[in-house]
Amino acid sequence: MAPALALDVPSLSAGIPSKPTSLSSSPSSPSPSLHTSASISTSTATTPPSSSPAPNGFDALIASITTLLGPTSGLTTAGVDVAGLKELMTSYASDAADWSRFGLADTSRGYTRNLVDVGNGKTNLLVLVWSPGRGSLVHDHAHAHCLMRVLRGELQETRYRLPADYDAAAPTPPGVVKRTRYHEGEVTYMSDELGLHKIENPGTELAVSLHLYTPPNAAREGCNVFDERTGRRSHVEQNNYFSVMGVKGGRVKELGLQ
Ligand code: CSS
Ligand code: FE2
Repeated sequence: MAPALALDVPSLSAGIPSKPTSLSSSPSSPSPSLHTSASISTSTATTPPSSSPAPNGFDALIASITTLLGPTSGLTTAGVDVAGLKELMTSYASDAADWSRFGLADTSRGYTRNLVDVGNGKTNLLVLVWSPGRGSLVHDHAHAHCLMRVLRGELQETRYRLPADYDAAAPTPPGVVKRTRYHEGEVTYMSDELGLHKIENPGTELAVSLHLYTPPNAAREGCNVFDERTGRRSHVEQNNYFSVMGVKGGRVKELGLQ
């Protein structure tokens, strides 16, 4: 059983951790440890805003995702209109003013996971803020659909084949299938049927992406990470968020995900 993550535990260090507790990969060189989180906006967003901001295009996107899924779609992996979701995520006219309050950064980690919405328990919508030169471990997606829209910067995806013998004592390392750079505005889809991947920020500035997972299987049950060199699989919790609805240290229990 993998240990649950506390909100402020830094990313696991380096090389290949024997027992990952986070999807975040380790820095190749030590990065400065920030004791306070920095938002990519000027606000530190440690307290909720005194009044709700006016509805904007981002709010409209969130509402239209919920509407598209309707009352039942997204409860299971089957029957989800992935093309429709991709179209919604692509057509969002991104304005950083809409989403920056969710984009809390912490460069002591590979990336931060900031919860935006749970779509009546059928989605997990996250803003991820990627530290320069850092990224995730190789991972699967808990039999869920994953859509990623780049909001700022560029992200590199490395896709891998899931080795058939991943549960063997000495499994085959996951083989690289392809590498793709995604630029601002682009949307990509991933699922376990397509294999495994890792995401990295190849740039020198923070990168930001919007991730939609449906059903929210990883948030409920965690997912698997794979050691790139040995192929060894470990289970990690994914119900850990750096911030919830723009509030650092916010809790998710109330949202019905746990
Ligand atoms: N699945 C990763 C991000 S890459 S799709 C996560 O949610 O942390
Ligand atoms: Fe992923």
